[in-house]
Amino acid sequence: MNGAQLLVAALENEGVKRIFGVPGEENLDFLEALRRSSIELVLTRHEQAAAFMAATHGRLTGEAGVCLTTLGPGALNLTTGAAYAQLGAMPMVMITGQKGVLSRKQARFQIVDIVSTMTPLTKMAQRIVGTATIPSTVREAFRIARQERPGPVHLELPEDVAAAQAPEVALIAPHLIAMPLADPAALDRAAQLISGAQYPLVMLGAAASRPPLAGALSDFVRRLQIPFFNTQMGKGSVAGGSGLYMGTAALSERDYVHQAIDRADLIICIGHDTVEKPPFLMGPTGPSVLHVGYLPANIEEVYFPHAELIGDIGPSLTLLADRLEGLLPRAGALLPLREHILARIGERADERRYPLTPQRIVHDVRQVMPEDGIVCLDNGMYKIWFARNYRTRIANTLLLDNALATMGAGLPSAMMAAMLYPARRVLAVCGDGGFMMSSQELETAVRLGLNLVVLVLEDNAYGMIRWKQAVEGFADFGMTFGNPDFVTYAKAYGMKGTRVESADGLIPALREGFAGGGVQLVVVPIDYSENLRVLIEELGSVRE
Ligand SMILES: Cc1ncc(C[n+]2csc(CCOP(=O)(O)OP(=O)(O)O)c2C)c(N)n1
Ligand SMILES: [Mg+2]
Repeated sequence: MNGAQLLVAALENEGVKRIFGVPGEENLDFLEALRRSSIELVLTRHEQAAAFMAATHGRLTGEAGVCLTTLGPGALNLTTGAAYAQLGAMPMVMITGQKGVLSRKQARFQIVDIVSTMTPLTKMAQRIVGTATIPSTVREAFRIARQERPGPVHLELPEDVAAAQAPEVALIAPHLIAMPLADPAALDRAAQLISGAQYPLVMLGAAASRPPLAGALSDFVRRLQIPFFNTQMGKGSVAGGSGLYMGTAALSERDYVHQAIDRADLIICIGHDTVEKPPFLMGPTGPSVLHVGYLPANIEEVYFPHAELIGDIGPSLTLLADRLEGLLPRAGALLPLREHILARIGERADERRYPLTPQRIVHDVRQVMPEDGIVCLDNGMYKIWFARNYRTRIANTLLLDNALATMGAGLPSAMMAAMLYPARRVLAVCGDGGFMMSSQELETAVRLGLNLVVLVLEDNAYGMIRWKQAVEGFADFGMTFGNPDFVTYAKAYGMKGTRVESADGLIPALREGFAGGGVQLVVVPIDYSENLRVLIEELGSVRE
């Protein structure tokens, strides 16, 4: 057995089923070991997409996704994916090759210090310097990637270590680790705070979307009957139509949902992660904030909770509900605002304008997606509209990145979702800018035989930045571009492409796309004049 074979055996020991990536010559021993293993190699057309897919595997399953690249240029292409997983708290293990460490037959050719490059982008970045430590290093890497707060880990395997004879070293079996629960005294204090609130409100943040949490969170909300809103990445974490949903905070202030936030005297922030664009801004006055988290809150200018309940979130919330159920006469005090807030958000959703308004697109997508269908967003202006307007009833059915907020991740994340859940409808929603940053992966999606519809929103511009430019009073400059004919482009990949030609054309195009199976592209022109009208003119005056 050589080092590469031992590494692959250690990955199998961690339950790894697939590795995403683009190997290079320094990975050839590893590749050969992979060929003889139970692990599938999923080749992508760019390393960045491999990292986005591996990270999304971690996000959706809680188990680290794994990606593989060569040294130097290939490894550097992982950096955005590493940051995506680091900011988004997604467990991922990245394996990169390197020239031999004991001799330098190619001098410095292609050598970049990747461990140093990855250090600020990961929870751990380490070179494997000998075969004997491979089992313990791999076990440690997966433990760290998975453990709260989850994130990426980088392991570098030099080619001479990969080829070196490995001693008989036993692998280390993974085992479940239960997290500690919140302390009883902290639970009592939290219960007291909530009992005393006149206008309590629950906020569900990014960590509320961790895969195993949905049941306990939904029970907590159902038992206490306190209305809730969510951050963009906390969307969908309460199951079912509870009647308590007050909206999603896609802006930091002045959106309709802030009418409830501004009235609240206590906000119970469950799983808030300050990597997200702030859902509301704390200041010298305003509501008390109780932070419920796996880990203590990060203190920021705009987030400094007054009390904290730290421990495994699900069971700790159950203990909290045990103390409070049926004892909160003021639980629903903010509920009367709900109807108005949701009605304002839902306005103009069936308008028949062409090009389509963002509201209409969100509305039509919701019509076509079943409750368990998964919508994966890239980053652009439409993300705000989907976050505000798209209603979710099942956890992780609207995947968006409000942490690194990188363009280019929408399609790969949808591909990962389609691989993990072949029986569910999966839709990637991308702007014409972001789509073209990873559109080469259409070939990967077609080759893998995925069922997936890709919706491209066409405004011939980096619309989000163009909007900000307008809002801040700058001249309209430099943000427009031309596009390929997306229907022909789809055909070139052997896929079907459809252009939406009328306001009522989106729903049938999406339905046909899903019915037809395989990978399909639908392109729809979008009218962003609503950005200014709603997000600035209307919401700018919402408080007056
Ligand atoms: C990799 C990357 N580059 C640049 C940005 C800055 N940025 C955010 S949104 C955006 C424009 C997105 O354009 P498009 O994908 O067409 O979506 P639109 O806003 O037009 O709907 C840009 C350039 C980013 N977030 N990520
Ligand atoms: Mg665009």
